[in-house]
Amino acid sequence: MERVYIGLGSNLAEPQEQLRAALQALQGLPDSQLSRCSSLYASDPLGPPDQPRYVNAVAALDTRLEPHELLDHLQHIELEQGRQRKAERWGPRTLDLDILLFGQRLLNDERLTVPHYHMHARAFVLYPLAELAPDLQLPDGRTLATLLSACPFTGLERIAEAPLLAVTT
Ligand code: A4P
Ligand code: MG
Repeated sequence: MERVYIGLGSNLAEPQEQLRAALQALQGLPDSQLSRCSSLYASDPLGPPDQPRYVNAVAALDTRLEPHELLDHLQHIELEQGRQRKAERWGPRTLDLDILLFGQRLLNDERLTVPHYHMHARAFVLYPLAELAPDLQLPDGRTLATLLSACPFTGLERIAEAPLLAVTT
């Protein structure tokens, strides 16, 4: 099993419910075990400012899937939850699932860049991630603590406890 961290984000159609539904879908992934989810955070939109605030969280998943197989599943879940891909960059969405880290792998092809290309500067990624893995080190050797020290807790608000994950057998 490899440990994967997935960033969840939504700012349309009941974002908290979108995240809960996404977690349920993640629990159903084959060859995988959803381990934990962070608290939920409200965050100011990065990108066009004329869109609602986001709800963000990070989940830890242990998986035997290969990265592209996991991406296929995540994009399927996004579509199931009404995601429409529009031309506008960083526009509003019902659900966004990003692979932040996949073990210590470095990936860079036309479909996948891992670690996620902008995670190191996003408060709405780093603070929830720190709840799950405060001692984390990125493949390039940088520690999460170092990244956090350069990333102020601004535009961010913790709004709910970690969603309870149903026990699976
Ligand atoms: N892709 C490449 N690497 C990855 C990866 N590590 N994980 C490719 C997932 N996908 C990855 O993604 C576009 C393509 O990225 C995919 O087809 C996949 O092959 P997308 O989900 O269709 O489009 P996007 O999400 O709009 O693009 P992008 O550039 O990935 O945006 P981000 O970085 O996901 O940012 N503000 C707040 N407060 N909170 C947010 O969560 N999210 C975004 C989207 C903007 N502003 C936000 C938030
Ligand atoms: Mg995305």
